[in-house]
Amino acid sequence: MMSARPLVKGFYEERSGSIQYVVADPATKCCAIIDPVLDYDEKSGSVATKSADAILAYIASEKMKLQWILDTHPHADHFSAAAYLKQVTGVPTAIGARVTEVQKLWQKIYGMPEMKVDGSQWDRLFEHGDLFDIGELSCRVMHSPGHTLASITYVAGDAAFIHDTLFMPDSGSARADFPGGNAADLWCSIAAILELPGETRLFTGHDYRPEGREACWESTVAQQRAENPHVQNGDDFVRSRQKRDATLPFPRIMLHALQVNLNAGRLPEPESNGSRYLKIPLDAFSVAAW
Ligand SMILES: N[C@@H](CCC(=O)N[C@@H](CS)C(=O)NCC(=O)O)C(=O)O
Ligand SMILES: [Fe+2]
Repeated sequence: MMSARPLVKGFYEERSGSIQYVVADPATKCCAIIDPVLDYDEKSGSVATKSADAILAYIASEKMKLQWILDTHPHADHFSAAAYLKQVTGVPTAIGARVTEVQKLWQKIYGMPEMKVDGSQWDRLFEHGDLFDIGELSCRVMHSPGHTLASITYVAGDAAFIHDTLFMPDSGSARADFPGGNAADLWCSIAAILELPGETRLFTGHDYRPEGREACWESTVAQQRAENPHVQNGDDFVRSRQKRDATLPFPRIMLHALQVNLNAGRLPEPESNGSRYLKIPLDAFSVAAW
């Protein structure tokens, strides 16, 4: 039987090279947003909702009905707009259930005993194999750890939202060196994605536009198998991934972003002067650029 073919629209966020998605059931026009970005300028500490508002404007112009606000993992390079979108639309949010383990890791790093580490900030925590619907479109969750230990892939009809596992075939794979990351787990997650039917449309979480080419984000399982150098040899993957990761600085705003994203995209509460502040741990990691 042919899988359902959802409508998928990607929104590229230049600052972090992230792709945010709207996936819709063509029969009912019900849709979900995946990995929305809350704009953040770390130089001035400013937050804005331009990216998220553009997605809402698209949904309104297409007369779609939003049913889910989904994240694939707690992002290290941008703020999630999940909390903002929930506040504006009232629609439920969800993420992978193992986010609680990532919360526990970062609660220690941030020295924030008050941080809730039970995942209660989201409306639903997805386990491997969970099913849910977008209109009449049935979706399935695959646990895809490696980049983070909570990462999940959403499979909706013939489309899979594979976030930071594989990038476009010319860009290889995601890194696996964040706290809780693991290159061997990432290899298993990639192998499971490549077990999907060859014509499955794969939508990646980032595109860093190698050599300045146009941003793109859609490939297929068959194309990844044929063209992505990182999936050619499983034995080499873990070794070469670890070697490359050892050379990568942490994302510019990782320490800013995780305290927000592990609170489902909620900014810290304002202090007595009405201003919100982020907390940055000093000397928590030995990966400084010097
Ligand atoms: N330069 C970027 C790096 C972002 C980054 O590390 N991205 C992750 C995904 S969240 C990744 O897998 N990058 C692969 C790579 O840089 O090779 C930043 O500072 O934000
Ligand atoms: Fe990521």
